[in-house]
Amino acid sequence: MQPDGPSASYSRNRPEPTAQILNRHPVFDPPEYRNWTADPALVRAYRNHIENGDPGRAARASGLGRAALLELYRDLVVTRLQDTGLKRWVRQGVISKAWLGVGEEAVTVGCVAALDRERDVVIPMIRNAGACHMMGLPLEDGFTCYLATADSPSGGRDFHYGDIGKGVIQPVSHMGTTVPVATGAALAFRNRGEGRVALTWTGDGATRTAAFHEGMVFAARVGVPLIVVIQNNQVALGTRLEQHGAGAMEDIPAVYGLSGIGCDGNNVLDVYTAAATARERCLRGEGPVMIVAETFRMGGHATHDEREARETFAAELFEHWGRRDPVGLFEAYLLDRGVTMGELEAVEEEGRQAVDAAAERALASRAQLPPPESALFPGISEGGVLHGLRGRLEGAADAAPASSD
Ligand SMILES: Cc1ncc(C[n+]2csc(CCOP(=O)(O)OP(=O)(O)O)c2C)c(N)n1
Ligand SMILES: [Mg+2]
Repeated sequence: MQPDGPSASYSRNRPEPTAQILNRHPVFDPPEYRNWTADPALVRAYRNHIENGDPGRAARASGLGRAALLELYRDLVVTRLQDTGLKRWVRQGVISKAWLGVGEEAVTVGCVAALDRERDVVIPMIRNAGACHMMGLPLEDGFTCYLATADSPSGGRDFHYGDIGKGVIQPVSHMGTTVPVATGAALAFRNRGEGRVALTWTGDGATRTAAFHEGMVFAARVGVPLIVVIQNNQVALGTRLEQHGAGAMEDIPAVYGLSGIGCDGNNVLDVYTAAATARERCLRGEGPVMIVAETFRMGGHATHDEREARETFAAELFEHWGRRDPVGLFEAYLLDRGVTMGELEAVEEEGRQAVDAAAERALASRAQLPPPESALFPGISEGGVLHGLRGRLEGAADAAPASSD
């Protein structure tokens, strides 16, 4: 649907001199975002959902001042631009692929904004990279982790990243495992009476794993201060939601005897109020809270299967969710609330410079590749045999019969 008229249109593709600000990236954005304009009906629904929904949550949202709202906007923009930077690297051949969270940024940003970032801990999935910079990790960690440089968060060992000192527990790639690990952290907080919470995200697909189930059973039984956010982007790799299980996502909390909180995962304020409510319940000792956030994966599982993703869903579904771009709708909401275009432009420009500078620093650090020995973990595999290429070739030469070619 097109906007009513020029005054209601919040097109981000404005003419010079502002075209470089609040702009879209024709080469990197999903097609639905390229000429994005806010649909006035959706903007009204967005605001209505916040202001006329649950009164407690409406009060939380209205308690956010201009500075807090602009900070949310900055975090959304930086998270989007970090993904844009990674996609640019893929196109340029710097890296071979990247896992992006385009279209799902609000699920991450709204949750982290509701935490006490000095005390709480998070375990992000690959699609929650925005949590890392929000928790205070340097932006370049999101780039060096892909380059496996010596100065990357795990010294080149893993592209998953975190920093326990900043409250980010590094995940591993096994789906569902963040739930039992976050449960353990929450159990420690409870046992020590520390008044802190652990929060983790899990995909719709990951809810089907044993690790998720075992973690939830224990967390609910023991009653730990844990927030589990089911980030329902409607798909697991190339398998659609309705193909990978029966029953509705919103019914999952009841399986564990928990009352869940639903939210519009493309509405950052709705996610924020859901997470703030969940945190308060946890701190009151009411046990774990599950949040079910509805959103959509606008790209592929990673950049390698974007074409297959377009075949996985009808074009209309991409269009439906494309109109609900979480960054664009929040911009429209802010403009509606009296924030000026100039303020948004300034925030985006600052975010863009920060992300570009981080990517540049990360590229420069490729000069520092880690020595192979650093793949061995002190106290665990230290001193072990490195099965590098040379060793494999030598072993193969010993074992293989002589060949004439
Ligand atoms: C235990 C396990 N099984 C399979 C995989 C392979 N795998 C990686 S991501 C993924 C799909 C994840 O889907 P979902 O949980 O919905 O998260 P999303 O990628 O949609 O964010 C699969 C099957 C894995 N990493 N771990
Ligand atoms: Mg999914």
